[in-house]
Amino acid sequence: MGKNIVEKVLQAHLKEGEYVPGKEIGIGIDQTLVQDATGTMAFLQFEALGLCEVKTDLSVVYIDHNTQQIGFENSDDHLYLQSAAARFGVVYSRAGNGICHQVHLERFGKPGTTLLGADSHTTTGGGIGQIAIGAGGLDVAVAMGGGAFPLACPRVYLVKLSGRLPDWATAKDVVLKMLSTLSTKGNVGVMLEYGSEGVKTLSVPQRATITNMGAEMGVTTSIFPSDDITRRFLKAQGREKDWIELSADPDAKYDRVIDLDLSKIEPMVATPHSPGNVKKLSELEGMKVDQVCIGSCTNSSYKDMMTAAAILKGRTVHPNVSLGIAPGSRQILLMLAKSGALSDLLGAGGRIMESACTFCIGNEFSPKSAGVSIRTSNRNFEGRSGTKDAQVYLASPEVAAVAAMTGKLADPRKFGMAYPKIEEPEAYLIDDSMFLFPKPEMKDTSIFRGPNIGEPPRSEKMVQSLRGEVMIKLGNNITTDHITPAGSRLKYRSNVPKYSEFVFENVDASFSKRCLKNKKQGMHNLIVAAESYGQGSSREHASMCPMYLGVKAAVAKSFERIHTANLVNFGIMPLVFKNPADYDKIEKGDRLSSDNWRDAVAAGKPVFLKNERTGESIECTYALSEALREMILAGGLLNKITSK
Ligand code: MIC
Ligand code: SF4
Repeated sequence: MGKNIVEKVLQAHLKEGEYVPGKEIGIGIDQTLVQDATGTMAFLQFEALGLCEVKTDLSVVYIDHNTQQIGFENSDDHLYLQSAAARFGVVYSRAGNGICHQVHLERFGKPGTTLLGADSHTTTGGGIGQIAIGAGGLDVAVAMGGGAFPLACPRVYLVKLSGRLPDWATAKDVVLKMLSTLSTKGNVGVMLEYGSEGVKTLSVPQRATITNMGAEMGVTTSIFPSDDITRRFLKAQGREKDWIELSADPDAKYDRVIDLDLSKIEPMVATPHSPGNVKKLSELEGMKVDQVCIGSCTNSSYKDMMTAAAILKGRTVHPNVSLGIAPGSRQILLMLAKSGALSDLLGAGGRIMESACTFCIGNEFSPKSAGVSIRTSNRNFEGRSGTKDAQVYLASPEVAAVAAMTGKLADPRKFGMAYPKIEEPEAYLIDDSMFLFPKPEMKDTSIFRGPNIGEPPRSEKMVQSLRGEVMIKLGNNITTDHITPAGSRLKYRSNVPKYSEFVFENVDASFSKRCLKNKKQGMHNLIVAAESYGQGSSREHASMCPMYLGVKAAVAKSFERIHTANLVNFGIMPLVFKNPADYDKIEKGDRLSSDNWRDAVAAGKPVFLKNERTGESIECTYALSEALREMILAGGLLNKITSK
């Protein structure tokens, strides 16, 4: 029987288990990436595992998230990462070189290989034909040391593309359309494979915009074939030798087929506060706009930036709008400068930010109170922009640029200009001088540690009996930004006790203090949530900090993939209500106990939580393999590995 692309790449990398859908497998990892907000912990854990050199074909650390450097913390972290990269054999991408996903696509992504990244949008690599997966830093540390990455053998959906995008309709609109079909939840264990005739009409950067936002659907990853278009892109990046052809067999099987006619795509917008709240732009025409931000790992390509520049050229930003532009890589920024397009952006009144995550993670450019911001990034979670009551809408660079000029959400098709047709360059500007490549003589580099850098915390072994208190009761779609806010708090990523003070800061600011008090008294803390708990980023701090605060279990109607893995890695039990209606039988402050939960987990049996207030017993399940259960019993991955 024929194979699809996912099967081909995964089977070629199979290290553990049998390739049977739903079964746990371990895959070999060719490349890894971390960034500075997840990287310090990943490297500290790499050290704690006793590892001393990377075993992958390529591992890179990118300085792109914490480039604000207000205070000493970020600069110290960067130096820690630079020295650790030199010592362990990792490529260091210096601040200013660009956003990890954009730069990795340009300079390192290889079709047919596997990439594991400590960032959820690592999936961007699917645009060049990689199986590219986001994971917690600890999983990436293990992969850097040569360990297999565990995952459930996926269900594969084919997205059958036909037709060609009309003018002003973009790759961003394609993925927003996909989000309106698949939503942000219920897709755990799925991989998307794009195929059919329409694929040939999309460039690699357009494909990468689509695979980037697969992360918002909660799919494990998305992948495109590697074809002549991929080859041309690699050639233009001076890397034609990295090309291989990758396509599905004609009789390949899929778990589901989704038909998408590109010629029917029109400008779309994701409305507050979820990338899944998708509407047609035409439904929102005329809405007043206060701010526009163009950039991020979703929409930073040469075409994106050149198109925005063409729309802005010779015009001035609307008086009521502030326009921020963050070209995603130094390569793109240099090309904008050389072509004169940077002058067009500046001439129109665009405020150029660094080639980094900047506005996307709330590090700068927070909108005014209750301000409406149109952004080309991928997440519009409440408060992520740094302004709690801001209304963030996600759209294409085309829609964003027109909004900046008109001061409102306007249909670009009615803007009165011909669509600027930007072709893929024959040759990109290649300048790798902002990478520091490791050399054998660097193995003795001594590692720099600033005062903000602490030891990675560990959990204790799973206790026999649970004596828990429900410290917070949450609703649906709680994101990792709710659990561990980014923005101004990002600088504490290397200092877990400090960062833990801000857990659920914007939901219930007393959470952290109450947890610590209980922990001191020997009580166990519990989190209760509804559907899709842990959406969004790969940040393992959303598990590591609760672990530090004495959280032993999260009980929810459902969990998202990366967060489940991170909970297990840090010894927190992800329990699922057998009967979702039992969610209503628990209140904040309830005491839930289980006399034998360790034995139950060891035996793979359901856990019964007795609610002391009502006397009722609540049955909970979990979908954890034996290996993962062992990890929980040991108190997390670090304990499990180092005890061996
Ligand atoms: C994000 O977009 O939320 C981040 C910041 O890139 C995160 C990683 C992090 O929290 O450091 C992600 O997507 O995984
Ligand atoms: Fe950076 Fe935003 Fe992309 Fe995350 S989503 S990597 S913060 S640009």
